[in-house]
Amino acid sequence: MNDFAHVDKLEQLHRTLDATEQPPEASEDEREHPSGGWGSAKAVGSILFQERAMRHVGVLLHQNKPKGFACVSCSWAKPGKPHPLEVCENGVKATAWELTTRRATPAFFAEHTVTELKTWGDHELEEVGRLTEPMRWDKHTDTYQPVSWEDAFAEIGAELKLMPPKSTVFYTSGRASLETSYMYQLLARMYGHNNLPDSSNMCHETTSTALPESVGVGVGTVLLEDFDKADCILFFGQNPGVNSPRMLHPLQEARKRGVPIITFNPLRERGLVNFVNPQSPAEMLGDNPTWISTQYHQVMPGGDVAALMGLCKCLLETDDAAKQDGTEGVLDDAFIAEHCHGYTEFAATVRQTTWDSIERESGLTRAALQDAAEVYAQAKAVIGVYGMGLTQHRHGTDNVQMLCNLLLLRGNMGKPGAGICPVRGHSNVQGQRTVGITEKPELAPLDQLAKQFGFEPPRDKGMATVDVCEAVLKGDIRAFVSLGGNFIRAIPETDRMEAAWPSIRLTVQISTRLNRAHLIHGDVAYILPCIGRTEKDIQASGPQCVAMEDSTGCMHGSWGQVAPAAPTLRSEPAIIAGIAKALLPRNPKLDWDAWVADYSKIRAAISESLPEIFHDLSDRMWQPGGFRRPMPVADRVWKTKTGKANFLVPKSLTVDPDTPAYGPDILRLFTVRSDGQFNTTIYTIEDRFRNVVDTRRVLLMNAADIVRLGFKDGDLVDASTVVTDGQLRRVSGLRVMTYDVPPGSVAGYFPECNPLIPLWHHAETSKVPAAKSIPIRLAATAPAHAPIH
Ligand SMILES: Nc1nc2c(c(=O)[nH]1)N[C@H]1C(S)=C(S)[C@@H](COP(=O)(O)OP(=O)(O)OC[C@H]3O[C@@H](n4cnc5c(=O)[nH]c(N)nc54)[C@H](O)[C@@H]3O)O[C@H]1N2
Ligand SMILES: Nc1nc2c(c(=O)[nH]1)N[C@H]1C(S)=C(S)[C@@H](COP(=O)(O)OP(=O)(O)OC[C@H]3O[C@@H](n4cnc5c(=O)[nH]c(N)nc54)[C@H](O)[C@@H]3O)O[C@H]1N2
Ligand SMILES: [Mo]
Repeated sequence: MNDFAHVDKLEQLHRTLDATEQPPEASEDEREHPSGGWGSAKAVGSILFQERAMRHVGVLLHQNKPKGFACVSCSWAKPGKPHPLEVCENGVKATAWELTTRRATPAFFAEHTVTELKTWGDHELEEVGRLTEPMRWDKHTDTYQPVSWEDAFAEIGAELKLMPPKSTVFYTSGRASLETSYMYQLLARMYGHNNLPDSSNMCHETTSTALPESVGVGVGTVLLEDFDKADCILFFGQNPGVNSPRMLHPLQEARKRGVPIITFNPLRERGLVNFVNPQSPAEMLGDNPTWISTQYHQVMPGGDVAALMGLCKCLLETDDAAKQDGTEGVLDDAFIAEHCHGYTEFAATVRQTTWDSIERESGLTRAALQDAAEVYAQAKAVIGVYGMGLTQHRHGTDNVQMLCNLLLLRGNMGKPGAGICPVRGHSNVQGQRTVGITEKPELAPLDQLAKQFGFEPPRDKGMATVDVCEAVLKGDIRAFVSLGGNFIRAIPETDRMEAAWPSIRLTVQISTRLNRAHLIHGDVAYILPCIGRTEKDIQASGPQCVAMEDSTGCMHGSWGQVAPAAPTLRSEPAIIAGIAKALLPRNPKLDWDAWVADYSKIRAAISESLPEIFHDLSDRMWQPGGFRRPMPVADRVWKTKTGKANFLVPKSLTVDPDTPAYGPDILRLFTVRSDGQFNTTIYTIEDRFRNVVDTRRVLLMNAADIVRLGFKDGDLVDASTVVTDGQLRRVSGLRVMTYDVPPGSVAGYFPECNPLIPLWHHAETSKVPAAKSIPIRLAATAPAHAPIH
């Protein structure tokens, strides 16, 4: 029974813990190398040098600023009053990557066959530089050869016309602007399909399926300013130091106000441990990093449903005890009574769940969970932040809904300083779903599109990422058009998918830099190079700007700043219009050329299609901090089937309903990103936060597991997936490295470990590949199979 007897002591600890005082368990390495700081400054300098982009350094002043450009890296909120440099180390890397002076010219392609390029690594391919001209694969020489834009469009249009539209796929990676995305979904629907998978199918699709059932919206409910009002922040499976570093500023401010930050993550991530603001001279010169997490719980990967169940159980037990004593409980009874549905059933499940099962599945002790619950119960406004650590699991939906349940217990929804905060990935991934990039017809404004453009949009469900992969394996896909991204490298089951891919007749990649998706191609294959968001986009009516939606549902404008990498490049809207004109019959209600000449006409069409969200888009997108999409949760209006916020009972506490139980020799692999990458783009091999230096082919393992399994640090091992579907999935030559992860778990890098993920191993409702709990077994690598690097 927990009566919060030592709450005072804890309270005192958290309120008085000066933000610069280190938590007791910090390792020597963590004390010496905070995130941010000089390491960050050095990394910024070296990427600009590596990409020979020093002459563009001034452009950084315009990043994430009014009248500047929206960063091409992550989608974190852009403040109304920006810092002098509203950028982070990884934002600079992404900008430098786009502004590189290196070029992948026709001469380069003439010198290297595709077969040869397939032997190159991800870093080497992208490092060739920006693509400059449209290219077509030539069967006889096995090289990409230049082709004119007009021929490329005509040939792509002619190919597509011969195919049943529903046998083709139009993929989008989350960087494309609102304007581009809107045109692209219209092109797909006018041609005749809803096969619009996007990167969010591998990412926050779990959010889009889980949150509407819980609270009635598919996106996060907090604004940046809520971080100033929160008095406790919970962090589940998101790594801000690497993946959304500008978020460290509000977190640092919160810590300075004494706000406790409680982290659940199997791996001690540097950015969640401590931070030196590289933009603060005082901090850079001093010796006082801000210690971010006040509690750090190294949950087993996949153990969050159990951990969250434990937190809820602590709250219920405390509340029961208080009410027995006639004192005030810790649940927000009034909120639950007025605003929630399903509490009784949920509470019964929580009470029935045993501490044994909670401790076993979460890998955390009851005492540790009580520590966290006590701090949570004291706070008046709490934000629950999460990322891929919750979404990329077989039970990802349960993970997200359990976090909602915990927040609902104390009314932490729809009030200032409180709510749920999924940290989205790509810079406009949220926005492109909002304007209709979705395989689910009910999420796109089809009736309105039909009226606006005088056509009959297809009404049947299209294919999302995993469906597309299954269809490719069956040989059912005729064409794959890709608006950005590196699909073949980002998806699971790499080996089988690469073998099946050439069954596709036509592949079209609209890209900025060379990647593996250009090399695993169809019989007829095109690379169409486009200008990036940092670059000036001049069209017939003059320079053009574009719009995006950030992680907090705010829309922003963005102006390109520098001359395009090559005069031969076209903008994404111009490329889509080129294909559309070659493919579709003329439509008096849609003048593609007029849209390309003046993007405000595309925005006007978006405003007309989705007036509630986007009315007056062209004007409002310049509002400082962006304009917010309507957010009913903020007014405690719940657009769910019950009309209330729903407590939802998870199906089980176990990680994987249908993979074999984790035995003594079976480890749980979770794949993560390094400081030196943006998804499949590998800027540098080094991961300076995790001290991984000369290879990404590593497995970060618990010291006791290494000994137990008969290995030693530095050994090379083969990892194979332990499932019973008869497929062999193996990655060879991974270097064992001792790391502070829970026994039984192991971390490896995405995308190197993707061949280990079975295609069917995805979240149950959202179909997001379960990249964070893959059952694997290790064996020593035979010397003949050791890789070169
Ligand atoms: N620099 C940089 N920025 C990026 C990206 C990039 O690659 N590089 N990618 C962008 C994209 S598309 C996305 S989606 C986001 C991704 O950003 P994140 O959501 O931060 O994604 P990951 O790094 O994959 O994993 C997040 C964290 O989850 C932890 N974790 C793993 N398994 C579990 C678990 O079972 N439970 C819990 N509680 N934690 C777990 C990992 O240790 C890791 O710290 O970042 C975006 N921003
Ligand atoms: N094992 C494992 N697998 C994962 C994940 C994981 O955590 N673990 N994460 C998943 C997630 S969250 C995501 S979002 C996906 C990422 O999947 P994708 O979004 O498909 O992949 P990216 O690596 O972001 O795509 C990089 C390429 O985009 C192109 N590009 C860059 N900028 C532009 C531009 O402005 N316009 C155009 N047209 N092209 C551009 C460049 O050619 C570059 O090579 O991967 C998923 N896969
Ligand atoms: Mo993502």
